[in-house]
Amino acid sequence: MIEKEISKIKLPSKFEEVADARKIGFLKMKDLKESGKKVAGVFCTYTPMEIIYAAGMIPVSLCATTEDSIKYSEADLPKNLCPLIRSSYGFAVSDTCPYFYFSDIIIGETTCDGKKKMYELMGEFKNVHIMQLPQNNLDELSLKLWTNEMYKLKRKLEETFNVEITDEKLWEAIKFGNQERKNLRKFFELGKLNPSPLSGVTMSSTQDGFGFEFDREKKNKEIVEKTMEIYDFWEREYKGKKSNRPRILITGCPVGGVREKILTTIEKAGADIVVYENCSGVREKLTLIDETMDNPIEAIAKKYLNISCSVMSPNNKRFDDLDKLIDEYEVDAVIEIVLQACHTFAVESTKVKKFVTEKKGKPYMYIESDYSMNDIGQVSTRIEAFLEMI
Ligand code: BJ8
Repeated sequence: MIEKEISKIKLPSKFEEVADARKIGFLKMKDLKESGKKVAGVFCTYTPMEIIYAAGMIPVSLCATTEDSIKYSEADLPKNLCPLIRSSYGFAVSDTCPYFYFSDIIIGETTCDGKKKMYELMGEFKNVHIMQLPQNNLDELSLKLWTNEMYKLKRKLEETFNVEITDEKLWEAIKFGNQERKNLRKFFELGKLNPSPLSGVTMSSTQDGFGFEFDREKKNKEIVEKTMEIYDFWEREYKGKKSNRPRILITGCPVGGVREKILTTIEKAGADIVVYENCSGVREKLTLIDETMDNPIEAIAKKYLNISCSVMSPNNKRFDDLDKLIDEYEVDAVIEIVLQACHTFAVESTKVKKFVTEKKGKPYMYIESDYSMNDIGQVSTRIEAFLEMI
């Protein structure tokens, strides 16, 4: 029987505000647009945010997390496609997402097949710039190609929006971005504490909400303050106690669209999600941009090419990261969440399972799902059975 004796810290209300930032952000963005700011809509962790910021623009994530918009995608996209793509495209084609509406340009990358073909379709009704992402990050030529893509994006933004992206502006954006990564990393590291003071569901929704606060100084100040506040609370109330709840690492696809169905279910069933090895968590935050390099564009290219998404072949860094995260967060079990029809993560899961069970000696569970609630019963039963086994 799993013990549930240690209750979670009641989070400060600021965090609920951050989690709800997607809705509140609509109005803030409207004001920013009215003041003349330009907006770049993005869909992926590979997008080099520093170039967007150096152009004086605001990046906003357009990755959709709801089933509601999928119906609008059905005329153009096949049913057997990842829900993240169908949902995002549905919002775009129906013009029902204010953030898509406000975007002056969409920046996409050739990551998985579904996404890159979606950008082609989107280009028929929106200004879309597609970056050619190499599928291997070990080859020297890949870095050259990707660096060239950075220059192409820089030129595109300069020409389209009549701005100059200087090295000075790029370094400034790099420094700010690195500091932001460090701040978020510290926030995620609250999950290393035992008992874990932060619910994994809140951790994930906070990370999502963070992208919808467009005042970067303010959001960084808040995340630092709240991290310290939660840590101090933990020291006062929980230090020295140990929780018997299994500590879970989530890996795989982004999880914003299955938060309620899967993440909440895991925590309600008695486990603590302590870390995310995915794009909803620390994956991109683990490596900083090298501030000692001479050329800022090359430094940005190097960092972003090194992201450990399954679209890379091979994707060795993901296993190095998993190795470290399992140890550092004292993880008891790994749950891999793969969105339906995401072939790269689905195929790579065979290696992940082997790595987790054989090399790390930890239990592993694979869940494939979509944005609907149709399989909630089955998902709950499997999660409960898995946790009972640990
Ligand atoms: S860096 S994980 S954000 S591509 S889940 S759309 S891969 S079929 S979201 Fe992703 Fe960038 Fe990779 Fe991260 Fe395709 Fe898979 Fe769907 Fe995906």
